[in-house]
Amino acid sequence: MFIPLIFICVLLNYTSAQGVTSKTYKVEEYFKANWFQAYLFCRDHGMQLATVTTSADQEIFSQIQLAPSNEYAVYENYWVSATDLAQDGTYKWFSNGQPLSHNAAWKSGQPPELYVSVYEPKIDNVEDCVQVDAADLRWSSTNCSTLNYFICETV
Ligand SMILES: [Ca+2]
Repeated sequence: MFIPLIFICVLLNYTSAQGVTSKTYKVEEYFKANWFQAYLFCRDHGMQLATVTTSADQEIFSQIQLAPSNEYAVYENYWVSATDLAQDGTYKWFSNGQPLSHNAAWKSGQPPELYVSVYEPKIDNVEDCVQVDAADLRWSSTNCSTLNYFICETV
């Protein structure tokens, strides 16, 4: 009775410690997928679509190398799990439900919902999923059906 209990406690501690320190990002560049396909691909492979919620995440994410994809040095965009599909203008990380931090590295003028006039609120139900530009690792929103490479994370 006691031995299985001890074993379970040790296993839980091990899992907990791993959860804090072992997050890694895995860049998927074998094929392009829409945002939903990318999300499911990560889940099917025991990962989740990338989130960048803590300063530790940001530090690791900033070290990702996303090379130009061909001889013309065209940089691609990569899906991460941020989206405002649930509530327009409120971007959250779909993989863990956390809101994007205020220091998220949006490109200039992005996302469109944040650049509103009080007289004419901006509604954008088209560009609802967040991609990262390989050239500068900055965020922009685009149509979720766009075909992009994507980034999974281990958890
Ligand atoms: Ca939107």
